[in-house]
Amino acid sequence: MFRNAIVRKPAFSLKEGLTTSDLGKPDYYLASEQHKLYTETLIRLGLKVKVLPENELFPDSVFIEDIALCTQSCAVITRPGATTRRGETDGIREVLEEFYTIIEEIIYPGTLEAGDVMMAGDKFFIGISDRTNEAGAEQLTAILARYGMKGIKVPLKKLLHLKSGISCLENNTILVCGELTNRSEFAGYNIIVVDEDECYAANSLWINGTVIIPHGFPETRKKIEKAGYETIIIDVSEFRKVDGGISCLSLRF
Ligand code: CIR
Repeated sequence: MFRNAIVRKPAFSLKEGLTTSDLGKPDYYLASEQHKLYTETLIRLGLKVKVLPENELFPDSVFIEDIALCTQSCAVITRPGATTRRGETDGIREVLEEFYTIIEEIIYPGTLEAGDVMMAGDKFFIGISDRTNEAGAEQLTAILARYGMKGIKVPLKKLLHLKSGISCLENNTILVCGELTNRSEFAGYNIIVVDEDECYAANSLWINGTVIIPHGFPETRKKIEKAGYETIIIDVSEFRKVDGGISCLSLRF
C-alpha cells in the first residue's frame, strides 16, 4: 500500500536528456501536460503527491525514481552511474527528511540508479547494468540487511534499467519482458510475459490495486486485466523519447 509520492516537474531542457531511442526529441509542452496527468492519476489513486520544481540544470531530473529508493524503513539516496545525472541528488535529502528519519546513501565507488531496483515485499531485486555496478548493489544489499530486507542481484545484458523490463504487480505477480523472461531469480512468482513488440509496457506501475499502463500496448493491457487488475492508461510518449517509463516519473512509499 502506497500513501505518498514525490514527482519532479519536467525541465525545458528535457530534450537534451540521455537517450538510446530514435523517436525524436520530446516536446516540452506536451511532456508537461502528460506529467500533470500522471500526477493527477497518482492523486486519483489515493496518494498524497509532493511536486518538486523543475531543475533546468539536469535534463533527466524528471526521472526522479533513479535518485532515491524509498523503503518501509529507510530512504536511500543513490549515486547515479550516468555522470551527467549525479548532481540530481543535490537537495533530495531535505525533501526525504520530511518523510523519513533514517536516510542512507550509496557512496563511491558504488553507482546505483533506483530504476534498477524492484521492490517485491521485503525483497529488492537489483539490476547490474551500465548504471548500477556491483559495488552499488552490494552497498544497497548491506543497507537493506540492516533493516531485515533482502537484496538480490540480477545481471543485465541489454536493458537500460532492471525496471525497463519488469514490474512488480504485488500479489506475487510480476510482469516481464525480453531478457528477464525465464530467469531463475524470479522463480516462484506468477509471471505475466509481455510480448516483445510491447516491451515498453513491461514498465507499468501498480498503485494500490490499480495498474497504470502506458498508452499504445493493448495486448499487455488485456493480459493485466485478465489477471484481475483494474487498469488506467496514460500517455507518456514524450518521456519514452528519452528512455523514461511510467515508474521513472515518481518515488512511491
Ligand atoms: C536516462 O537515460 O537516465 C534517462 N534519459 C531515462 C531514465 C529512465 N529512468 C528509469 O528507467 N528509471
